[in-house]
Amino acid sequence: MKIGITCYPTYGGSGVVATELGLELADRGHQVHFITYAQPIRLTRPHPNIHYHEVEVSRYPLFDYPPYDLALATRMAEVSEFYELDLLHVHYAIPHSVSAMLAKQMLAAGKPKRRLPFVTTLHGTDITLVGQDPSYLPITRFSIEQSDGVTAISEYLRERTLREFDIQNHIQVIYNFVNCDLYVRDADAANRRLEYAPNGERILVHLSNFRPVKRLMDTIEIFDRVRKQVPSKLLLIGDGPDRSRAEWLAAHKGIQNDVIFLGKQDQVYTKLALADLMLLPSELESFGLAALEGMACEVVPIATRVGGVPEVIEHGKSGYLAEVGDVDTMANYAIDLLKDENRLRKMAKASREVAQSRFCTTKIIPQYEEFYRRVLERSS
Ligand code: GMT
Repeated sequence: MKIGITCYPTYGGSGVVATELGLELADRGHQVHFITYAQPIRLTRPHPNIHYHEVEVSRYPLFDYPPYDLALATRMAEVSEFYELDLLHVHYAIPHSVSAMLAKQMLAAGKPKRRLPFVTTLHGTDITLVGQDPSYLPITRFSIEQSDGVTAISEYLRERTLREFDIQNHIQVIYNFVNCDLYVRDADAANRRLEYAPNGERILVHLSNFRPVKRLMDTIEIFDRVRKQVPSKLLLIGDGPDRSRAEWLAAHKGIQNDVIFLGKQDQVYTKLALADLMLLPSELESFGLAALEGMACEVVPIATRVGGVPEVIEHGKSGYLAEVGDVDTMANYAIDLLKDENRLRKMAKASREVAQSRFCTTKIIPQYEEFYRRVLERSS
C-alpha cells in the first residue's frame, strides 16, 4: 500500500506512535509518505520506503494566524495525487482530520476525480482536552464522523469519544505498540548503569514531554521519599514547560545531584533499559506509551489509575496503580519493591511478558494493515 501519514512531528506521544507505525509499515514493504511541517523526531534512520514531504506555511503580514491546516490540506492533496497514495492516516484529530477531509474533497472534485479515503487515530488530548474546547468541538466531531475509518488507542478513549462527542461512526480500538526487539533489557545494560549509579544505587526513570498533565513535580516528590529510604538516582527523559519548576524543586530539596535531566533522547530504549522503576504520576493518560516502553525493557511502572492506564498495567502484577496526587502511596510501592529484589525481578519479567504478549509490533501492526484493507474495500 501507499500510505500518507500526518502527525505532530516534534512533540508528544501521538507523533511517536505515528512515526514508529510508519517505520514498521515501511519494514513490511509499504510505501510511507510523512506529510508534516518538520521531520518527525523518531525518524532517525533512512529507509528506502520512507518519504518525507515538508509542509511550508507562508507568512504574510496579514496573517496573524498562518493557516497551517490549509497548507497541510494542499500538500496532502498534492502528495496523494503525485505519488498515487491509497489512503491518508492522520494522528491526532485537530486539525489533521479536517485537513485530510479537505484534501479528499479536493481530489474528488479534480480532473480526473480521485478517491482518497482517510483514517483518523485519536490519541488523547485531542479528545479529552482540546476537542472539548467549544471553539474546536463541532469541527472535531464533524471530521471524526467524516473519516473513512477511526481508531482509538484504548477502550477508555473509544468510550469517552463516543459518549462525549456523540459519535455515530464506528471506532475501532487498536492499542499502542512497542518493538520488543529494540525495547529490551540488553546484556550491556548492567555496565551502562554505572554511568549514572556508580555505587550500585537503584535507578528510577520518568519519560514525558514535561507538560502539566504529567505532574512532574509529583515525580520529584515520590523520588525524594524513595531516596530517603533506598540509595537511588532519578533519570528524567524529555523536556517541556515544567522542566525549570522541576529543577527548582530538586534544588530546593537538596537532591539535585541525584536527579539527572537527560533531555530528549533519540534512542530512548538505551536509557530505559538501565532503570528498575518508572514513575508515571499523570493527571490523565489515554494509554501511557511511556509505561509500555519501560515495561518492554523490564522496568516496573508505578502510575496513576487514570484513563487507559489500567488496560496496560495490572495492579500488583505488572506494576502498581494509585490515585492522582497520592505521592506517599506511590513512594511506598516503590520503596517496598526496591527493597525486595526477588519481587522486583518477578514483576519486571511480568511487565516484559505483558508487552510481549499483548502490545508487540508483531501483534498490533497487522491490525492496522487489516484496518486499512477494510477501509479501502469499503471506499472502492
Ligand atoms: O501526552 C502526551 O505525551 C501527548 C499526547 C498526544 O496526544 O500527543 O499523548 C497521548 O497519546 C499517547 C500516544 O498514543 C498516549 O500514550 C498518551 O497516554 C496520550 N496522552 C494523554 O492522554 C494525556
